[in-house]
Amino acid sequence: MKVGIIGLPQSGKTTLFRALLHGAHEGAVPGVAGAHHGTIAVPDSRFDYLVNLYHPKKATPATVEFIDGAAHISTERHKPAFGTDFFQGIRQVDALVHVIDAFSGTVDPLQAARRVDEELLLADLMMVEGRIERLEKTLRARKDALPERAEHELLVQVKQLLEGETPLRLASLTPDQEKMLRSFNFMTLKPIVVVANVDEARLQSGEQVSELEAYCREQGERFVQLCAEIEWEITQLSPEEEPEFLQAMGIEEPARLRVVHEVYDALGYITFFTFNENEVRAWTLPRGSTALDAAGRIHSDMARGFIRAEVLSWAQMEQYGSWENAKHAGAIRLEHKEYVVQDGDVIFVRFKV
Ligand SMILES: Nc1nc2c(ncn2[C@@H]2O[C@H](COP(=O)(O)OP(=O)(O)OP(=O)(O)O)[C@@H](O)[C@H]2O)c(=O)[nH]1
Ligand SMILES: [Mg+2]
Repeated sequence: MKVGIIGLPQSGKTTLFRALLHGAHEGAVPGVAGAHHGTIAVPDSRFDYLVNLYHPKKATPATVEFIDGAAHISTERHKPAFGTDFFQGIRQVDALVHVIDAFSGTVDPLQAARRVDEELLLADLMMVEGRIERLEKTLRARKDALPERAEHELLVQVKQLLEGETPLRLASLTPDQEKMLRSFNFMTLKPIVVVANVDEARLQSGEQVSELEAYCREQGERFVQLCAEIEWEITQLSPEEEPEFLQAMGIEEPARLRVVHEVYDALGYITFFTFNENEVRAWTLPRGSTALDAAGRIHSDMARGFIRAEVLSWAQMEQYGSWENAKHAGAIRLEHKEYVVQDGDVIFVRFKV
């Protein structure tokens, strides 16, 4: 899963990026000037439980890749702030984290949010207009081009929404429509987590940037309030120092974890687990995926030769303590291809090649 960090200049993007990485390696993004990326393990206590239980040779958590600096806003006087290539580096991401300066007092957070959202709308609008134009050319030449006609019809609706300043994530699209739009990588269709980057005083008083939060909810955006600098400082602490510092700051859990969870949740992703003596592994799937999809994630052979999936729900894993105990109790289910995987399922695929 890829997440692009965006926001106006000097809003704290890189500070948050470094906090999110928590010391993980960062590297340059090939082909995108000034962009950096890094990958972290998704914190998950269920995964930790399985690793402690089975002591596998290898533990492979679910991961998130963050990309910083790919959407560069120019501050040069004679250049447009948002160039035409503004979104190129983050077209392919699954979700956006939008960092807003709510610490310096020099920026109106609500206005900053609107400004960037407007650009996202415009980027999509330009995309739609270009495609509509090309489709109309085709349709003039060939009136019987049915798929093109259907696409044209949908894009005209999409254009109307965008012109009315409705982000596409608020449009109630059918699964078919969503599929048709997927290849466009529309920016306003991507889930967004807005991060209000507040100063230390605001963090400690707990006072909310409530106007901004209300706006975000209206736009179908997630909202997290944190202080990027403090989040970064937390990552510099030893494991012994961390709880003490969090308590002193009145922070329950580091907000970088909340950002990750919000992204996961906004994407509608679920996690399932597999294990054997070699490896415990967490896998990510879109909600609604089937046992066959899960098998395909693990290995294409497993999907091809799928027989049944042995499934243990996480609630039952907790109840019985281990797969083996659950097996003795007859709690392991045999599921068909069409079974809809639930968050936390532990799965063992039976297949033949
Ligand atoms: N007081 C305070 N300063 C912050 C906070 N977050 C970032 N800063 C400061 O703001 C400045 C910009 O931070 P960066 O993280 O580099 O911001 P950026 O969005 O990556 O900036 P560009 O990449 O240049 O657009 C730095 O001097 C940071 O120390 C914060 O939470 N509180
Ligand atoms: Mg930066």
